Amino acid sequence: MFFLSRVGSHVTRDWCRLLQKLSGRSVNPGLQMFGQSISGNVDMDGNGYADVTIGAFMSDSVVMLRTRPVITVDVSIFLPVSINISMPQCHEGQQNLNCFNVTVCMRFRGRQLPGQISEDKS
Ligand SMILES: [Ca+2]
Repeated sequence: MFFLSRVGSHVTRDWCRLLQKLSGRSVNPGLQMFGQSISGNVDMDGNGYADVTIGAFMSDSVVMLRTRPVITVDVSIFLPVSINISMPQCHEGQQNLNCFNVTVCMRFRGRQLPGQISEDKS
């Protein structure tokens, strides 16, 4: 299975970009004819995102790939207009340091966002 993303509006050699390659062996080494049938555009687990089911008919198996929520994060960073470096306000041990406040604002957008967001390390 190849998951592609359309890059441009014209059909050329570089029209699609490979996003992910999924082999039946990576799902289950015993799968045969994985990808012979595909069904999608149905939200099987009710999380608001369409899922994909892929058949492996020689193994009498179907694999369901659940789509995780897609979250867009808009980040704004606000720094002070100026910093007075002649008057350090912070100390680390005996050393005087300049310090200032930074405000970071994040806006999360997406459909049916979970109540808690954690880092995806995959
Ligand atoms: Ca889903």
